[in-house]
Parts: sequence; structure tokens; C-alpha cells
Amino acid sequence: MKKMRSLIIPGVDKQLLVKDATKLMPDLSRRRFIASGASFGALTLLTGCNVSDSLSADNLLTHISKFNDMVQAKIFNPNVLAPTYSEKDVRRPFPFNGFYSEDEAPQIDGNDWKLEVSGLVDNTKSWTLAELHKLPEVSQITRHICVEGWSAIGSWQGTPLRDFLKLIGADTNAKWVYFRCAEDYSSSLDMPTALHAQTQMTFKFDNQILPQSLGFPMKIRVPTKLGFKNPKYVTSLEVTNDYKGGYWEDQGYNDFSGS
Ligand SMILES: Nc1nc2c(c(=O)[nH]1)N[C@H]1C(S)=C(S)[C@@H](COP(=O)(O)O)O[C@H]1N2
Ligand SMILES: [Mo]
Repeated sequence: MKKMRSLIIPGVDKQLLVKDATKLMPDLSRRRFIASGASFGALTLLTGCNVSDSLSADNLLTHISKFNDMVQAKIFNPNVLAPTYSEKDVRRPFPFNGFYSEDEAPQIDGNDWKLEVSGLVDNTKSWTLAELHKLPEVSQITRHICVEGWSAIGSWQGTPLRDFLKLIGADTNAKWVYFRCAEDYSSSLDMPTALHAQTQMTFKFDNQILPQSLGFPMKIRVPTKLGFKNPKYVTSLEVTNDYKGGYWEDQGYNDFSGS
């Protein structure tokens, strides 16, 4: 298994690592962890690592790194399908999240918008929304998990990213698919994740055109990755061998974040 860095911004108080580990836990583990006092003892219980008698910061880092490995392996295994849920599990309205408040979210005119395509692809033609809406539609009901400590089940419709990559003649041996967004947001997806069966170019939530809050006109839904690797308001896609990071990736969040 790949070694994890902690999912916090470097230089942050080491005590906050425990808090951060809490945020990464699946709902049930988190509830148990919090119920038992969110202590090192409880962390030991859940992780199977004895952190209580090795409280030096470095040891703690190592233990939480192991803990992240465990959580990520369990809930974000890239080689298997993410769990799917039923209609009745869908959160309505679905929570908004961004690095700004909801009323500051990009407002995009779908008639002007185009998806730019660049990099290692045969066809760099831009795509209008009308063209993209004609692509075959699939649906998924999956859980979105944000490192900030919340998760919610959503229903997303769109076209599998891997089919689109095939359509544009992308070099699928390239390392990354890099997405830019209408605001100052971007994110990099490793190619195996971009080709994962559930990774979706998403145009609808709950069978309705995406509302502005959820990323109109297009987001990338990646149920095998953490929320920040699900870019909304996408404006361009680039297939590349150069790692270009992303908004949160550049601030020290693990690129791995999920797999
Ligand atoms: N363009 C853009 N995409 C983004 C973000 C953002 O701020 N801007 N935030 C990310 C984070 S951290 C999360 S948790 C999800 C939130 O998606 P939602 O608003 O549909 O819940 O979007 C991700 N994609
Ligand atoms: Mo997030």
C-alpha cells in the first residue's frame, strides 16, 4: 500500500492530527470515536495502533498515517466499485461546499460555456453543453465524503469519463487528467481513477440539471476519492504526464486522497 502523508496543511499543530483523523472516518467509526471521547485511547481501539504510550509527535504522525491507510483502503479502494445506495438514501437538498459561500459560487451561462480539451488527445475540439448532453447517460447513487467532516449520499447522472476519454482519443497511458474550473479551482486525477467505471462527467443531480450550487454545467463525480477531487464548474480537461496539482493538492492535501 502506498505510504500516506497526513491530510492536513503542513505546519499545523500536531494535536490537530487527531481531529483530522476523526474527520476522515466513515460515519459509524466517527460516531464511535466521538462517543468514546475522541481520545488517543479510542484512536488506539479503532486503529489497532497503540498511540497512547507513544505520544511523541512523530510517532503520532506515523500512527495516523497508518490509520489513514486503513480508512482509505476500506472506503476508497480504487480497484473496486464504491458502494451504491438507493433513492431513499439521497440527501435532499444536497449540501453545498466550496472555498467560499454559496452566494459566491460561479454563475455560468450554459449557452456560452464550452468544455476545452487539451493535451495528449487526438481531438482537441471544444464541446458545447448541448453536445455533451447527447452523450449516453448513466446514473449513480454514491456517498460523497469531505475531509471537513461531513458526508452525504447523492444521485448523479452523466456520462462515464472513460467513455469520453475514448471518444476524444486520449492517451490513456498518460499519468494525469487535470481539470480547471470557472473559479480559481482545479484538481488532478490519476489516470487509473479517471478510467474507473464510476468516474463520471456529471450534468445532473437527482435527474435534474445540476443546480448552480452543485457545479452547473458540469462536475466530475469521483466516488473513489475524497470530495475535493470532485471538481465542479469544470471548464477544461487536459491529459498530461506533468503533475499540475490542484487547489487543495497545492495546500498539502494528499494527492492520493482516496486511493
Ligand atoms: N470548482 C470547485 N469544485 C469543488 C470545490 C470548490 O470549491 N470549487 N470544492 C470541493 C470540495 S472540498 C467538496 S467537498 C465538493 C463539494 O461539492 P458539493 O457542493 O456538490 O457538495 O466540491 C469539490 N469541488
Ligand atoms: Mo471537501
